[in-house]
Amino acid sequence: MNSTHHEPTFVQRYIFSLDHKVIGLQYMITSMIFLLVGFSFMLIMRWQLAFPGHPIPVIGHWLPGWIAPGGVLVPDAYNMLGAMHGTIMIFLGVVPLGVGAFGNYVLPLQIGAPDMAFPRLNMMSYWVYFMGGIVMLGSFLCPGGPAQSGWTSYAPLSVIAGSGQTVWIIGMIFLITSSLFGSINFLVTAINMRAPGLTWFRLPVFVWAQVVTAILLLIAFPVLEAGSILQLLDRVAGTSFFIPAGLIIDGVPMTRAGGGSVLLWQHLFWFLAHPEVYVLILPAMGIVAEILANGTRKPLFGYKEIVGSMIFIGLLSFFVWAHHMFLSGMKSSLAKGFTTTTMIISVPSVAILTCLILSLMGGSIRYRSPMLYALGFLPMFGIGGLTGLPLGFTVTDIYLHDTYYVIGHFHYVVVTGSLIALMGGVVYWFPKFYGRRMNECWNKIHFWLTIIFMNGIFFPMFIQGIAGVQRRLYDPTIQLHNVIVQPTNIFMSASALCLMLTQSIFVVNFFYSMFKGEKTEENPWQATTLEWACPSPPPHGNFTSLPTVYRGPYEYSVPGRSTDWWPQNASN
Ligand code: HEM
Ligand SMILES: [Cu+2]
Repeated sequence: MNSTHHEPTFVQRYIFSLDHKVIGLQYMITSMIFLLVGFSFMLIMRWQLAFPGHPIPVIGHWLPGWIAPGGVLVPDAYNMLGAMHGTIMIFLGVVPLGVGAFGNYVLPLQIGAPDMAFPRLNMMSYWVYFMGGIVMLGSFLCPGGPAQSGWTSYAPLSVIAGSGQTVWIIGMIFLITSSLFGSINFLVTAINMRAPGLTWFRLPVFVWAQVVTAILLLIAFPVLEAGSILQLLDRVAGTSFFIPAGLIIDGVPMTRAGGGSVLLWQHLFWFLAHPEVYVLILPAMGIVAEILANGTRKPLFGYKEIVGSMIFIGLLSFFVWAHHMFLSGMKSSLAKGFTTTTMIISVPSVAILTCLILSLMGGSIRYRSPMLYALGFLPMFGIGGLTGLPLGFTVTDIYLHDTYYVIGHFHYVVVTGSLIALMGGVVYWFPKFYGRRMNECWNKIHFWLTIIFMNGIFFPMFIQGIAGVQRRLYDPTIQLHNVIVQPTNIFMSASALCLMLTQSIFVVNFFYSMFKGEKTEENPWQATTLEWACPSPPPHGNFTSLPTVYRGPYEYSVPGRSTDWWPQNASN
């Protein structure tokens, strides 16, 4: 396969590599760093929420005066950290890890391809993403600091906010462009480069999840890119796409035409941002499906139902966006329609979760660490999904909108759901990445501590939300009804600090095992899919000889066979 291969220089091999595996690992390391950055911002906010107005210990006095004079966080800086936390965690952390890292590394291997269809475009997608991250962090150098209009950048606040908001928009344009490059590459690769015999319904669920995700990104992101450019024009060119007439800021009437619509921005933003939440969860579901099939030693329950549900979610995710806008002043007749579609979209999500849970039935489960993360995902995503239902109904959303109930709901989906699954994916494919495995004992300690502390942070959020605690509140104690639940803020912040400390176990185990971990053979988990049919780590071009596929992806425990796994490319 790699007769034309030549020795790349160091820069070609590790910096500007065209190899999907190297690009995948670049995405992995970079997105992990951004996750830690986004989490650190949150830890500062959590201190303020637990001990409003108290100097931040240890780092308080190191922070610049416009963020924390005397070590005490100021309200504007709280808004900035909140906006950047959300933006970084989603667009620089979880999505690049789930799609950029795992999609890039695993998809070509699972379809038996030597690389992505467009290696140069692939390299560009990483470096445009990287630039987007630098621009986003660079906004901290702007006079007045970074963006402070939430990750949703709602107008008119986002149009009148400081210059950091302009840099936020430019950063978003970089990140959106990078995702579009990636989506085109994933789709063309999955459609055109499958190994002989690898028909669509022999594809692993992971590949299906990446394909649906790429389609979502390709359709939804251009809308936000267009919206971002319009918002940029409102900020720098005096247009009024999102500025209504007669706006008065600090007692001074705005001198521009007006006639624009603030709701228009919300529609454009959520037309992307709701499919985006499926971009956050679908890759995680794909990873969990791979680990469960391997760990239960039996075919997945309802393979076709899972794939069908993913496609149905992909389709319907374009018809639910306005459930984020029930209180925006939008027409109530419109709200009825979106309530209906939102209830319908919960069906395929529950179907996928049910199939994954039923896959455990009758399995001879191997309790190795990847399996723990996959098992942890199931109830956590369950809580995340089910707590979304009251938010989809206008009657209950009127009460819960913009409270900590909402924060609890989506963090159960994206943190205890997606992040736990993504960590499981790192542990599961680590032997393929480096030919070594991460330390099993430390993985298990990390898993249990992580899931306990995550619940310590996010479960009390439901209690706070039902008690009426608003989100984006710098000092919750200024509202009397919040005082009664203030002790939960101390408990949640302590859990958040413990969660951060626990991640050091994962980070040390990851980098230590990269060089010193126990060496593994090509297929240490005795798995059936094609990525395990090439050396670990795979050479440039991946397969010494092009694989041919003879059966479905999860032929485990087939009666009459000597081993309980039957690889897709085994000719007999
Ligand atoms: C792992 C630890 C995390 C903790 C402790 C945490 C905590 C929080 C808290 C307390 C807020 C609400 C702040 C407020 O409204 O004042 C928040 C907001 C948010 N978080 Fe997280 N979060 C974590 C991870 C994540 C991840 C992984 C994602 C995304 C993938 C995420 C996305 C968001 C978003 C989008 C917001 C809303 C930001 C805004 O108001 O504009 N968080 N987070
Ligand atoms: Cu939504």
